[in-house]
Parts: sequence; C-alpha cells; structure tokens
Amino acid sequence: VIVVLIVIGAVVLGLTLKSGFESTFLSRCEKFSQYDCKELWDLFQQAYVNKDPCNVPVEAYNPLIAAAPFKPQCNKMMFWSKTKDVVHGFTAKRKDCFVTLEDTLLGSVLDDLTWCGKEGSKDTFTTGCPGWSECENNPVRSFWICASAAFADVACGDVTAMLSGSINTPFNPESIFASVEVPRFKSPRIKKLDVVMVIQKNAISNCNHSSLKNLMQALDKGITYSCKDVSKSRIQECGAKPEIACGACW
Ligand code: N1C
Repeated sequence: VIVVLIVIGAVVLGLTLKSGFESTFLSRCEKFSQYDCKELWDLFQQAYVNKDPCNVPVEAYNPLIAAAPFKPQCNKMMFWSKTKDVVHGFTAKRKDCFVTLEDTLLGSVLDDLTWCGKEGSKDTFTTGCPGWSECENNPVRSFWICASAAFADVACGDVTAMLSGSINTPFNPESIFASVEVPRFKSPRIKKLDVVMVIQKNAISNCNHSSLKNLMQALDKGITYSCKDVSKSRIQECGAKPEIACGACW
C-alpha cells in the first residue's frame, strides 16, 4: 500500500509541479493583465516541444504571436543591434519616450531565456540547447526572428534604432535588425528612421561608417534617414532626468 501511495504521489507531483522555466514564463506574463497566460504558455510550448531543437521553423511561433499581437505605437518604437544594455537601461526609465520589443508581453517574458525541446519528450529544457548560430532553426533564434518581424511589421511614424559605435560593422547584414526588421520598414507607414550611434570611449565607428550606406540603400524609398552620434553618457543622462523632453535627448 505504501509503495502504491508513493508511486501515486510521485505521479501527481510530476503532473502538477511547474518547471522553473514555466514559473518564470507565467510570473513574467502575469505582470501584464488582460492575457490568459496559461493559454500563451500552451501555445508557446507547441512551437518547440517534442521537436528536434535544430528543426523549429520561424513560423512555429505564429500562433503564439497571433494570441498576443504587438500594438503599433507610432513614433515611439525603438530598434537596436548590439546595444541592448544601453537601450534597455534607457527605456526602463523613459517609457514615455520609446518602447522596445522587450517592453511588450512576449518580449519581456522571453528576454534572456534559453529553451528547447527534445524528440520524444514533452518537457522544456534550459540546458543542452543549441547555441544561437549552432543551427539555423533553433527554438530561441526562431522565436526572436518571428517576434522581431511582427514587431517591425506594426512599426509606424518615425522609428529609432540604436547601433553600436564600438564594433566593426554597426549595420551587420547577419543581425536581426538588418535581416529581419529593416526589410519590413515600409513607406508611407514609416516616415523616418533615426539612427542613434552609441559612442563610448572605445568607439571605432560612427555615422560615417560605410555599413550605414548599406542601411540607407536598404531603406524603402520614401523613408527619410538620419544618423546622430550620441555619447553613452548623454543617453544615460536623458534616462536619469525625466525633465528632459524625449525630443531633446539627442
Ligand atoms: O540581431 P540583433 O541584435 O540586431 O537583434 C536586435 C533586434 C532589435 O531591434 C529587437 O527588436 O531584434 C529584436 N530582438 C530582440 O528584441 C531581442 N531581445 C533579446 C532580437 N534579439 C533579441 N534578444 C536576444 O539578443 C537574442 O536572443 C539574441 O541573442 C540577441 C540578438 O541581439 P543583437 O545581435 O545585439
């Protein structure tokens, strides 16, 4: 009898205990009211669970994104490449100025997480998952491509992008910004792209960098381009001083 009870107990526990990953997903999700987080968790899992972790296509996340669509926020949408910490340090304090993908439900729920499934298992794993460029169709990369495409699809008005002056190729064709987001910027929905080049002490490039010519050429005709070199300290100052108007930050 005791053995049977232990077995039943273990099975019940196994069915009800949430993994750390699921708890993180749900607790981050519940900060946004008006969504059914359990439903979103189920849709999320369906994208990669019980699949080869190198064979999760971008489209696998379409049902998830359809259930928590991005809202257009004209003139406030912020994109970035290789400047995540500066951007989020700023937007965390100045939600009045800009929104990034990480300020939306799906972006904030999955930010900084790693996950994958395995063939023959209904579990979510957080270790032993393929790295970002180990195989193309990995669950994490496919999610960010799908979400970034949907986020760029609703961008409108004047959009801003923070690029890094501390790397060799600020506009890198391999990046999600260049390969997924910029190609979806369409005139007349988008009027202007304001590039902010984040300049630190170790800067090796700025608005004059040749890769930015490729960015200009990639832009849909009708979208105006601008670029400004802005020091990291100025961006941080603007984050720290809410009295500075968004339009006067740089
Ligand atoms: O490849 P990137 O930059 O150009 O991608 C950034 C670009 C942003 O404009 C975002 O809208 O694409 C979107 N995006 C995210 O919001 C995001 N959050 C977290 C893309 N990737 C995102 N991540 C993780 O950052 C992702 O897991 C991958 O590892 C990096 C890509 O960032 P990058 O190379 O600096």
